[in-house]
Amino acid sequence: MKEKENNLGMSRRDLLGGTAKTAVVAGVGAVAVSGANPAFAQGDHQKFEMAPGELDEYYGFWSSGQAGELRILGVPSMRELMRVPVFNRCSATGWGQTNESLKILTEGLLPETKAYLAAQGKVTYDNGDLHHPHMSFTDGTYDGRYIFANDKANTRVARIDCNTMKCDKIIEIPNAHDIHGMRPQKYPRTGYIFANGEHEAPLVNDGKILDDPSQYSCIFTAIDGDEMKVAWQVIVSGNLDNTDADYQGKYAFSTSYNSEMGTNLAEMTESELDHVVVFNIKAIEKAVAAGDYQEMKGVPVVDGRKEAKSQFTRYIPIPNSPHGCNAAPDKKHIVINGKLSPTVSIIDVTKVDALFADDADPRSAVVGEPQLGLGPLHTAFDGQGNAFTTLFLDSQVAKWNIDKAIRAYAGEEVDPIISKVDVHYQPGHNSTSMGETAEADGKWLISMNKFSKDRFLNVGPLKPENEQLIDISGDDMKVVHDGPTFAEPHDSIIVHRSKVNPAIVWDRSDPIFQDAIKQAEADGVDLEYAEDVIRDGNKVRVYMHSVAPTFSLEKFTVKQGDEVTVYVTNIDDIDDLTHGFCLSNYGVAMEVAPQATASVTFIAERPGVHWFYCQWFCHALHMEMRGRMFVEPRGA
Ligand code: RUQ
Ligand code: CUA
Repeated sequence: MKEKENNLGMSRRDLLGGTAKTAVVAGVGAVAVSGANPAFAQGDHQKFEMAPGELDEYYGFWSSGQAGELRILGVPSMRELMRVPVFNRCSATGWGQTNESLKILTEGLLPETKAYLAAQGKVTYDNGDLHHPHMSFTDGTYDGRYIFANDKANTRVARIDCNTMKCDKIIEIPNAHDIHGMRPQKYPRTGYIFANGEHEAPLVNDGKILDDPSQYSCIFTAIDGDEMKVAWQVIVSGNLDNTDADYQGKYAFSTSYNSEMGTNLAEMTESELDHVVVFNIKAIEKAVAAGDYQEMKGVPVVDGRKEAKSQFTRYIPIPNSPHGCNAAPDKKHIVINGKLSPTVSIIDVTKVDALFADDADPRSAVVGEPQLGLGPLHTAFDGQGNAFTTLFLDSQVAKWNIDKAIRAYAGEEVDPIISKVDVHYQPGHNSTSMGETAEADGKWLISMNKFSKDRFLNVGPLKPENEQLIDISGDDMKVVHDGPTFAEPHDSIIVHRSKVNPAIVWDRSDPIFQDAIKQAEADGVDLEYAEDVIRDGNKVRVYMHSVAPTFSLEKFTVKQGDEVTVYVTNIDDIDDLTHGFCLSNYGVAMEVAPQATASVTFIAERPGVHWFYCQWFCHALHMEMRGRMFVEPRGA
């Protein structure tokens, strides 16, 4: 097949020249990269195209990286089904503007963060960096209750309620800096959310210590996922990168690059070995229960640094700068991805107890270390003993067999690599259908690629990224679909649809409305029949309900300078009948889904006639669904 040329007359192979160079520098043979996709033949592979009206077999929960939201896709069609605002501000839904969302966005912030934000004239952050969405587990598999996600940018962890597919809690993690790796406890249930503070800083970061990295440290956090409160923290040596939990409920594992604790690239990559930190959950819980900890910002903190030689942690030496950390569905192995090393390291969790003996060899739990290619970042699994590792520099995914890798490490002459497939280009995370659970089913693999280069129409200097759907049901991997995607489809999980059963309309008892219900009761208003304007000094509460295609109030009057809160309750209770409330030239807009109440507060500083209208298409007479706010000028 001829290589496609771009408009510079360069082939894709030339563009990827850097890859080969890096390979040579690293002293490892580069695998030839062919630009062309092998033609797809359905053959023994499975169906991936969905006819109009057909439903997908899987929900995909996607992060959006620096866009700050969660996205829901159908797999295998790769159709985007929904966007769930979390750490971002959303124009369509009013997330970040409604009182309901502001409560969630502000209630978990630390006092010093609130003070910092107040100095900026803000009550919450407008940005976030949502890296890792993961569902809650019961007994080693997804239970459909919640999705948890981290914010690397502003050190937060959020929870999305899978019943409504809305974020219902966000907490800021004290003492830590920049939450990166985050995973739920798999067994017996979630339970804990384990969260890695990536960047090291002085433990009390109040400015007394500045340029003295010897006094910096990183913090590992266990959050109670039911309460969304920090349960305990551990001080560690080195940076923390990614994390995962075992299937025994005993240990969590975090990769750590920069064991040198350097502050620039040269220092950070100096030594040949970094480490994986093993957290002994029972030992930490015991110390916390016994009061054997220091309290910092209201949280129990134990010292798990290398030099503390405690029972809380162990440090397993791993080749330079490991990145991804992935528990296999065999419930026995954890795969550590080498990044700067062409290897992955396999840890046998049944050998971890022995690491806590005094004279233990810290590498004795490593049972395999296959060399896969350049830049292994993340690994996913098929449930049949095979693993799929992204190779960032090779722009490939390698399929390999865990058992063979272990046998090769023990000296047997066997090649663990089964096949490789080209992806386009530079894959980071990957995920397989149900692959991070004990129910991994080996059907689909998503490769989330950081670059798309010439694969799509040019849209200017900022290019989309590229995610590719790979059929892994046969021996060879087949790329069956690729699609551009906006910043940044960092990570994803693929959940069988039998695990998820969202509501059709809101339940009026949902905690999110309870403040509005309480306020309405105090004002003697029944939200579902509301058409009331309550004045309380210079505060005005406007209550209305909506039934397609009308608001119960076609006009209301306030005075210039009043603090106005508008409550809209959508009493339509059928499938897909969302209304909105948009107040023109007031910068106010929100979504009100069936049976929901939403509210928004603003200062009526602009006198005159201002139309409010429904901005979610709801009816043939949607355009007519509008009313007027009269603002009487000051002194009138
Ligand atoms: S880490 S590309 Cu933020 Cu998910 Cu590996
Ligand atoms: Cu109601 Cu559009």
